[in-house]
Amino acid sequence: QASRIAWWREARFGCFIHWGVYSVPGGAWKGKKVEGYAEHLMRKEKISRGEYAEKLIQPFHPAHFDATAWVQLIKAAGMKYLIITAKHHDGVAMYPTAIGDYSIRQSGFKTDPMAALSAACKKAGIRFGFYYSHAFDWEHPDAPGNDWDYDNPGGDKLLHGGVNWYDIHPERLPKAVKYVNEKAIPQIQELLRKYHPDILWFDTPSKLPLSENLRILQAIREVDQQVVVNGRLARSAAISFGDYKNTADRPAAFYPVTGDWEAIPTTNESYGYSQYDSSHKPAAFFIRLLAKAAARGGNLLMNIGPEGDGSIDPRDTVILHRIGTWMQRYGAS
Ligand code: JFZ
Repeated sequence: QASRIAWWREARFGCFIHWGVYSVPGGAWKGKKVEGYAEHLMRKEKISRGEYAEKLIQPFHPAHFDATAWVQLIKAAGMKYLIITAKHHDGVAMYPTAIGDYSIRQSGFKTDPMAALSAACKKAGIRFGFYYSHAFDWEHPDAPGNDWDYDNPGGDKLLHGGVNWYDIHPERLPKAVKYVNEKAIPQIQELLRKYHPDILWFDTPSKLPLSENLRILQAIREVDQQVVVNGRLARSAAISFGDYKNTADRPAAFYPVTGDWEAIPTTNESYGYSQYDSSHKPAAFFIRLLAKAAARGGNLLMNIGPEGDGSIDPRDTVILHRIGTWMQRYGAS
């Protein structure tokens, strides 16, 4: 464990990227603004699996996607690792998966963006990995939280999809286990075998019982003993079973914690691209946050939301450029 996390401890600063077919509407649906995280569009608008595929997956064609340009931009900002959404809660694999049909393969887009980014990172000396939504999967009929009643990312409802649903409704557990066996574990192992990521980043562990989360961890370690795994894969009240912890309060804030930890602020208030959210914080905010995190032994994983056509949101580019300028003057390397 000590050896696999060594690079991550040195890294200090990484780029989180939320990019999916939801980035195309960018927080709008049928001409109306949708509140909240732009990447939660499918749940918020209760879009069916079929309509989501027809309106968003099939037309997906990010003509401006340029893996080398993305990686150069983040490298110039002084970032040492990149974590991108291979599959977010909408269930869409952003790579041509062999497991199921819910992937960008449906779009006919010729490039595998995950392969392109992995190669560009390797070339640039940037560590690379995936966000994978192991619990939520809104396209899969058996995944937890698909009753559309989940309306809080913290998930505090005593409903199917809420906290401890598996204790309140144990008869529903076999369904979730089926989803984990059919989709989550096979896709995670596929990502490991196909792209050899340096890091895997998981989220919303309370949507599955600890036993399922640990089964996923075991499936990861069967294939790869070196990949770093974040603490949101599996946790109980006090223990994180991953290699490090993520701060759990508001996305842009954090408090000091002991051990290996990482904060995940996003440039505005949405992780996925939102055409409406211009609440971007200035570069100075992130520079201070980075210094503060480093002084307290933590990493900063700053999130950006590229647009659906593959271009980087200019509001993010400005922040990255300004951080890069500061890094050149005052950064360690
Ligand atoms: C989750 C996702 O639902 C969201 O779309 C994004 O991917 C983000 C990084 O993670 O949202 C959360 C999860 C946990 C907290 C806040 C937002 N939290 O603990 O404060």
